[in-house]
Amino acid sequence: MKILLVNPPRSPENNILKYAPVEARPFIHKKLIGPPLGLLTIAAAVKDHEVIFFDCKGEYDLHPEALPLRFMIRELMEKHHPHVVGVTVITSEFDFALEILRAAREKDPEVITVAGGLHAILCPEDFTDPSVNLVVQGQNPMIFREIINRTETNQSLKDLPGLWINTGGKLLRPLKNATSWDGAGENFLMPDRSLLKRWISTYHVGGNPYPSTYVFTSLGCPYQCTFCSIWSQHQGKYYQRRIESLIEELKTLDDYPVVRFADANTLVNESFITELFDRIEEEGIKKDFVMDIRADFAVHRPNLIAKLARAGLKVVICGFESFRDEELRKYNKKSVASANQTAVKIFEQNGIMVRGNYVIPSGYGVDDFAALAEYADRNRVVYAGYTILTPMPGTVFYGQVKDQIIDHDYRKYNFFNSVMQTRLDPVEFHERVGALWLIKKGTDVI
Ligand code: B12
Ligand code: SF4
Repeated sequence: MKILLVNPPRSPENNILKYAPVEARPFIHKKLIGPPLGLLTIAAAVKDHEVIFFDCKGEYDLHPEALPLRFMIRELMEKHHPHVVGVTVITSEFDFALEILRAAREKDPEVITVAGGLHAILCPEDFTDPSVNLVVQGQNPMIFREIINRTETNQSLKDLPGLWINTGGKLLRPLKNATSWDGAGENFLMPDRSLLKRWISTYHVGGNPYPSTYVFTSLGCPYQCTFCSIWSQHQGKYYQRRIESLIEELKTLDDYPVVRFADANTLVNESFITELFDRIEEEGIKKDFVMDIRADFAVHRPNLIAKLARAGLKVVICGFESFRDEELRKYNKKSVASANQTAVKIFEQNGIMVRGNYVIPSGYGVDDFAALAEYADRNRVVYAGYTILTPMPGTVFYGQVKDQIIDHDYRKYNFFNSVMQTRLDPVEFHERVGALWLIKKGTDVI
């Protein structure tokens, strides 16, 4: 079977950037780069078939003037004539995923279209558009493999666990839920980055001249912050990679001097990470590592942070979320604001650059902005991000505030737009969030 796997483009909606003061704009995130690891895992599951892989994000970075999405997909359909087209979907890219599948079906009404990924797992009921044939609600890439194999041999798909079937806009629920899948441990599939060669020159972080790639050492998260999609996606489970499998993967990454761990939280299990970095040193693997570390973890393990710094940890991304303990409690963050300050000191003592991220609730007024600005100024980090607390569908927070949501345009669900009523005038709100991006130590951007 011929399978076309497409990574949708990014949503351009960014009201923080749009309304930010001009001098803050250079520091505001415009795009994140990186390999779509989920789609690469799907490709690995069907590697005995003919797979055509297409990264629209990379393509538009490579050629900003490339054809509009619909025509880009038509061209791919004409060139490859796939039997199946698959897309990976996060909330803000939902509309583009549909556009891809519509264009594919317009070109070939017989093609089978499949949606998967985070949004398909958390909100499968959203996929009523007739252009979507199948929706995979589950982590297990073998469901996709089974779709391909059964389609090839004309067998029914009805009893496939986790598979929603769309018949002319009516969604049939799966007869069985997908079984849990240890995609990090025994069921791990090695992503084949050679599928991304065309776009490698676009995978750069900030001003770094070398390409970077993502590697995950775990899936899921043992914490349950109310606004976060990640633990819901994995039903609260946390799966850890095998050390030797990680070493094997790292050894294939000669093209990528910068390795960004894609984990929700890289440091959860101290003995695992100690052993991993012992092996990295033993193998002489030299990389600049970037990872997400919780402040409270760093506070309790300063020696481990020092060890990681010696082994190449250069940048830490730390979800500060708030400067107020009562907000952190509300988010179920299970940490306190003072831990952020202590952690920053530990990272900086070890020569690690910190990117701290605050989330701004839509209800912030002038006094709240002033208090946050004053705090962030006193506790500057090299890079700082200030995004908007967003009720991502499928999260606890979404359930808490769904009646207050005023904007249901999914393209805006990327943390850069308020989708809830703001206390301030919406333009002033986004402008004030934008102005916060100036409060940091460095002049660089990541
Ligand atoms: C790597 C990553 C990226 C990469 C690659 C994503 C891509 N598709 O291009 C990049 C850097 C481009 C990216 C960008 C963004 N991301 Co991102 N990203 C991640 C990250 C860190 C890891 C995802 C991952 O690789 N997981 C491992 C793989 C194996 O899992 P998976 O993708 O879920 O895939 C499995 C299944 O879902 C399924 N599957 C996936 N695709 C498909 C397709 C088919 C056909 C099938 C059948 C199955 C299937 O099978 C896979 C194997 O089990 C997560 C956070 C996290 N730790 O999970 C955030 C995350 C997914 N990102 C998120 C967001 C919001 C964004 C941005 C919008 C952020 C922003 N503000 O700009 C941007 C979008 C573009 C932009 N503005 O630049 C959110 C999504 C929330 C939501 N509800 O939508 C997350 C959860 C982070 C968070 N803090 O909440 N991201
Ligand atoms: S915000 Fe971070 S710590 Fe909290 S649940 Fe999500 S990934 Fe885990």
